[in-house]
Formats: sequence, C-alpha cells, structure tokens
Amino acid sequence: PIPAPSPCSRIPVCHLGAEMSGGSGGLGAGFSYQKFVHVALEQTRLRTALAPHPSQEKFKFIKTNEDNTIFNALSFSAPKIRLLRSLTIEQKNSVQVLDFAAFSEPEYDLPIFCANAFTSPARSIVVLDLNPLYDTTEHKDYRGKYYRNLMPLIHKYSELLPWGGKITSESLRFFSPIVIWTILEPTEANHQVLYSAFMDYFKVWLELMDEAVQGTSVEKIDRNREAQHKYLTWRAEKDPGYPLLKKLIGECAAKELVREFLFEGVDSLGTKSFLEYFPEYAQEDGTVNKKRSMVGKSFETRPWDAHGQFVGDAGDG
Ligand code: BLA
Repeated sequence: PIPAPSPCSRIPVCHLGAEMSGGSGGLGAGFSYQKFVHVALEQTRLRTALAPHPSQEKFKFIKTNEDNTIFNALSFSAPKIRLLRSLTIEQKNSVQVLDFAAFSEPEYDLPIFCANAFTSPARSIVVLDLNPLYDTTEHKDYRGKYYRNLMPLIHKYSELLPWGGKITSESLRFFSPIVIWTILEPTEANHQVLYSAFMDYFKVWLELMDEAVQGTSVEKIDRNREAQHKYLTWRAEKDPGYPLLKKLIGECAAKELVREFLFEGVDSLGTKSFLEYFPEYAQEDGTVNKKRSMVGKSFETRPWDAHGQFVGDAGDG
C-alpha cells in the first residue's frame, strides 16, 4: 500500500535519492545499537520470512532538527508476527537510542518483545523484557505458561544488570517477572553484557513464536487483540521517549512516529480510548492528565521473587 500523505514536513512523502546507510558504526557514547538490530533481524530470518511492513516506507527517512542525528526506522511482518519494528537514534558523541519491539498476531497470546535503551554519556537507561500480554500477578496461568521456565534468565543477569531502582509504578503491570530494568554506566563492558542479554531474550521470544499455536476461539483472539491494544494505547500516550522525539523531529512528526510506526495498531486494533483503559488519568475537563504517573515512582528493589511471584516493594513496607 502507498503510505498516506503526511502533514508533517519532516516525514517526506516521496523518497528520492539513495538510501541512507544503515550501520553508521560505533558513534556517540562509544558504540551503536545498529548491531543489535542487525543481528536480531538475522536471527529472525533464520526462522521466518520477513516482509516489509507498510509503515516502513513512510518512516524510512526522517529529517531531524539536528544535523548530527541519524534516525533509522525499520518495520516488518511475518507469519505469526503482526509487527516487528526498530528505531535507532544516533547522535554523534552523545545520545544513542534503541527501541525494538515485536508484536504477534492476535491469534497468539505471545508476550511482546520489548528492548528499550537510552544512552547518554552519563548513563544507559534500559528496559529489556518479554512484556506480558496479561498482567502476571492477576493471570497466574499466563505467568506459568510463559515465564516459569524463563526465571533462570533473571539469575543470569541480575548481578551485571541490577534493578534500576524506583520506577513509574504504572509501568510495572506491563512488565514480566523476567524484566531487566537497569541503569548502567555506558562502558564497553556494560554494552557487551547488554548485547548478550538482548540476544538471549530475543532468541527466547523467537523460540516462543516458533512454538506458538493459534488460539481457536474467537473470544480468545478478541481478548488478545484488546490486550495488545491496551498496551499500545499506554505506550503511545505515556512513553518516556516522547519528549526527546519531540525535541528532535518536532511535535507533529513525533506524534505520527509514535502512532503510525512505534505503536502502530493503536488506531486499528481496537476502538477504546486511553481514558477507557486508564480512567485514573481523567481530568475534570475530560482530557488526559499529562503526568506520566498518577501514583508516583516506587519499587526500590526488584518486586518479584526467584519464582516470579510478585512480592511488591519491600521499602514501602
Ligand atoms: C527513562 N524509560 C525511562 C524509564 C523507563 C523507561 C522505565 C525510567 C523512568 C520511569 O520510571 O518512567 C522505559 N517504561 C519504559 C518502557 C516501558 C515503560 C520501555 O513503561 C514499557 C512498558 N527511552 C526510549 C526511547 C527514548 C527514551 C525510544 O525507550 C528516546 C527517544 C528516552 N527514557 C528516555 C529518557 C529517560 C527515559 C530520556 C529519562 C528521563 C525520564 O525519566 O523521563
């Protein structure tokens, strides 16, 4: 399909000229997330046939406010995979960003692969997870199905990628017991560990995808679709990366990138609004509260035990 004309001047509708080079190599804070994406796509192609997703065309070339900033946006679909997309942002000698996610077709209740890293010369802020489609505290069967066997992954990395401290409380329901939430010094050694964890987690997701069997009942498929839509709705509205995107490409393009690329499906998989899913954010005039969190930050320490059982915030008593 031909992408719809964009009202945003920073997202060119017609692409002339040569394609920008993909791997810009080790830039910025000393390294690049391009290799993560490259190897993940290679691994995916060993198992399935990736086809370009329609959203890719429109977002391949994004103009930024700053000359030293390179955006790379790729998106695909495949059998069982509704959307696999990645965005990297590279700023010479400063910021490096990775946002890599994979969403299954609603016929499957697969977790959502989620790898987010924001690296500045000061630190790397990282979330790596197989985000559950269903809250694992409420849905013990879902936790058993996908996470019981994966708990060793958390032991493998808990020392080198320790819990990052207090976090937006609302985020927790989108995280699984094997989430890696960490803040690191942006050293080469830490980058290597992160790469290793990223590949381990992504290979696990690919394995789950391979084994996934299609849900049979319409109700189950509808439920999966709505759960994915709720997740997309949350992230399209409250993702912590948005202010930076807005700064780099402007509000109009940032909004399109979020709704039509990063969280594509938010406008098609369901019709419920943000406030229908998250009424606690409603303001008196009916608009969405711009605060990221209504509850505030909590969970000083990892709130799951070794078995993936939610134990909450020890610090809050
Ligand atoms: C910070 N990013 C954060 C934090 C989290 C995440 C948990 C710490 C602050 C907080 O507690 O909210 C990531 N939160 C997530 C993810 C989910 C979630 C992945 O709920 C999924 C459900 N980060 C990015 C991208 C950019 C980015 C693409 O993933 C930039 C384009 C930037 N993240 C970024 C910045 C901060 C941050 C600048 C620090 C500033 C802040 O805390 O707001």
